[in-house]
Amino acid sequence: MAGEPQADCLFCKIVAGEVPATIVRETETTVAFRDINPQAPTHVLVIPRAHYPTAAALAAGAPELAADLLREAHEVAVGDKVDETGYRVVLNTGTGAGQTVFHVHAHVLGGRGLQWPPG
Ligand code: IU
Repeated sequence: MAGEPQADCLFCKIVAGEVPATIVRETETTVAFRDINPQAPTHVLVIPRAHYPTAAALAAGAPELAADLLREAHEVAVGDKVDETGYRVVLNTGTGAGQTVFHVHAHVLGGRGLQWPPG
């Protein structure tokens, strides 16, 4: 069923507390934790507790959760004090765009100058 935990999903295991992560914020519907391979001084992943593989699946299946993700991305930026200097929210969608973990996650990147277009 849509949103149910998946046994083979690393991020579902982080939500369940079965895999350690440096958690920075939690809400009833989301968890935010520091990326293990940070690409900027602030690099936090915001995920829904519920399992949706991609941003497209989340938007289609639980649009209110997609809104939670964006709201939490901003709260992470505020918490890391990068909201005023600027930050980027990235949702890699599909392998061609660099998505490697198929539990939707918003990257929150900040704390350094960010180039456009991204690579
Ligand atoms: P992507 O958009 O699917 O490529 O992002 C996956 C991210 O998950 C990537 O930045 C990894 O460094 C990060 N990550 C993590 O934080 N902890 C893990 O155990 C694994 C990946 I595997």
